[in-house]
Amino acid sequence: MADLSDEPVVYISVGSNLGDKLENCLSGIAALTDSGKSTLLETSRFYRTSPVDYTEQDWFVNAAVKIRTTLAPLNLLDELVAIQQRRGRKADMIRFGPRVLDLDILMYGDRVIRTPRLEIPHPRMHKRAFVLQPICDIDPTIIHPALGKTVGDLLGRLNDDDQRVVPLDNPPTPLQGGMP
Ligand code: PH2
Ligand code: MG
Ligand code: MG
Repeated sequence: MADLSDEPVVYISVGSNLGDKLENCLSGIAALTDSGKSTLLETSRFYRTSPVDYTEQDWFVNAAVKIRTTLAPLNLLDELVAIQQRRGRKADMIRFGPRVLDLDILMYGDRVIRTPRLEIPHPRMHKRAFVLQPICDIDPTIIHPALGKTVGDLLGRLNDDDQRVVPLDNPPTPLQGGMP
């Protein structure tokens, strides 16, 4: 693996609520480094989370990862979409509905990008405990580049008891710290 220490740090959320949810998340994370263009730096704990936005669906497994990548934001997005499709993700029938694998760019360095195809930071991340809790596992002092607040702060202010975020009983410890 090339030295990527000068490349931007990117946070990605990982989720699944169809099939073997944990396995889908783990294989999605493993695929992130297949191209040789990204390195995995850290992985959060894994959580069972109650569905948000569209609630008539099964609970999710969610996590977040920290990577460095040589891919520009839109090229990274293309890669995430390709990984999702290879894991069997079909066109979404319902917005916010069930999915085999979801890989979303949360933050890309301190870039703020607002285009129809890609919004960074992720436009809903500050309202979602299933995103903020895993990022806080990695580092609660990360500053949201558009809101200027730490992710720890944002999680503390959420105050939404409906959003359940429960650590998995049997965490896949070998991935903690980003080592395969
Ligand atoms: N993803 C969604 C919609 N709702 N809820 C939870 N708990 N976890 C998710 O990853 C999730 C969701 C759309 O991507
Ligand atoms: Mg999503
Ligand atoms: Mg998505």
